[in-house]
Amino acid sequence: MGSLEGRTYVVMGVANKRSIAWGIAQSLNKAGARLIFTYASERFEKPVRDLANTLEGPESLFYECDVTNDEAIDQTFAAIQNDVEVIHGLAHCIAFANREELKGEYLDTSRDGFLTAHNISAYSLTAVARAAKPVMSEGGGIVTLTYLGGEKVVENYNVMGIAKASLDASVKYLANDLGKHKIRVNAISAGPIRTLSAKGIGDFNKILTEIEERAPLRRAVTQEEVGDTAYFLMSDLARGVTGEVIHCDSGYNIVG
Ligand code: NDP
Ligand code: KAL
Repeated sequence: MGSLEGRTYVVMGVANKRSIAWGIAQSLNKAGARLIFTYASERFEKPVRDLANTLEGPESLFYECDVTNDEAIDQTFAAIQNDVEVIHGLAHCIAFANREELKGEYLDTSRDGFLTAHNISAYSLTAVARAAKPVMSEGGGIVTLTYLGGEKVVENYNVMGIAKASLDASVKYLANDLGKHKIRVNAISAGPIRTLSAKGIGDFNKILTEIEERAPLRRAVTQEEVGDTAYFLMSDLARGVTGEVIHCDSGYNIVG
């Protein structure tokens, strides 16, 4: 039990080798899974293909999918169904907020900025789950990525915290709707990891230092550790787990 040989998984949100999605892809690949990568626009096709080509095992497939576009989502999953017939899981590793909304006070968030963050970071999970449902005809696991800032106030996370709270609630409602189709839906709350999204964000070093000093494990987590948590959640080992948020954060969330 635990091996993913003969199974196919969609990984959404690889930007580069530092992406959490890439950590997930590597863990699933090690377990023998075939992978399908989606990227936001043509611009990212080559870097994603180049990375995926470093993997051994079953050949990967690639599709463009901007999650703000319902037609693109429907077309992507129709093409996936046409090409592979069945998928056994999906990793949604996508979030975005306008940079100017990720500093100062949450109070100053604009209507547009609020809607953008929620559209890309929260609603997209529901849109993608709905499109993936017919392709997950044998059941399986959907996993998304969340952050502590959706549970508690974290400086500068601002509108993204509200979007993550919405994402966390979406996980529960989707788990309830999709359980009867043997589809489980869970989230991983990852500790801070230096990725492209985190780049250029002031205070990231301060946040990491705080983790190193106060988290029970006294160190930050890695993409590989989050990848292995996703592997667990998408494998049969987690067959009784749905609607859950698992913290892969060196235990930081339990410290008061
Ligand atoms: P990355 O920057 O590596 O990944 C973010 C991804 O979001 C990119 O691949 C980007 O695609 C994708 N994306 C943005 N807009 C769209 C869109 N409209 N359609 C499709 N894809 C889109 O950062 P991370 O790996 O850090 O982020 C992955 C997830 O992990 C996010 O949900 C993030 O909130 C979460 N997370 C991250 C933590 C961290 O410390 N890094 C901690 C906790 C959670 P593209 O490059 O093609 O634009
Ligand atoms: C408290 C933390 C410090 C950072 C504050 C906010 C972080 C928000 C994450 C959000 C996903 C970042 C962005 O949307 C960045 C975006 O405005 C500009 N970047 C881009 O467009 C790049 C090129 C693309 C690839 O990025 C995206 N996202 O598309 C939170 C830290 C400690 C933990 C983090 C980083 C959490 C998280 O959710 O990512």
